[in-house]
Amino acid sequence: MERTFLAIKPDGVQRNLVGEIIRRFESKGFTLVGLKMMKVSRELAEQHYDVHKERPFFPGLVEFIISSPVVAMVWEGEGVVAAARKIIGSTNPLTAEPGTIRGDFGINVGRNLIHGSDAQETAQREIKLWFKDDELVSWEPNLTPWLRE
Ligand code: DAT
Ligand code: MG
Repeated sequence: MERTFLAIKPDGVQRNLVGEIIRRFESKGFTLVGLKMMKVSRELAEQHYDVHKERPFFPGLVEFIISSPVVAMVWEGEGVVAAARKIIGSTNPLTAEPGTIRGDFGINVGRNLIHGSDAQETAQREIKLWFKDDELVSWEPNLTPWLRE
């Protein structure tokens, strides 16, 4: 089953949006298979954002991610990678659609509340980077027949 990596960034945690953000993925019908609150090391932040290391915003982005705790998660479900990106909204919260997390709660690209993997290969890489195998829980929700034909 498809999985994606999501992380509620320091602004989402500090603004008490952890419950609200998790609720959106739960209500949609996706399955939570990994969850931990953590202070991110500089090394992990740099590895996570490695594709952006030449960008001018990279140093500030790393400082932001390590500045305060984040909530790291793995969610499972059919099409979850692309669907989670839709639920999150586009990168700049100011222009993100209302109804998305970034569109509803943010105004600044450097404070866009949540990370979500952008493709299935990225998701696999990020899940491996952030979680040990034994931190992920495979389970079958009793709700499944009420969510899928
Ligand atoms: P996304 O998080 O939507 O996948 P991204 O991968 O292009 O966006 O960029 C990673 C993060 O870097 C993004 O969530 C916020 C930050 N960022 C991106 N573009 C930025 C910019 N022009 N100025 C400041 N921060 C930026
Ligand atoms: Mg990205």
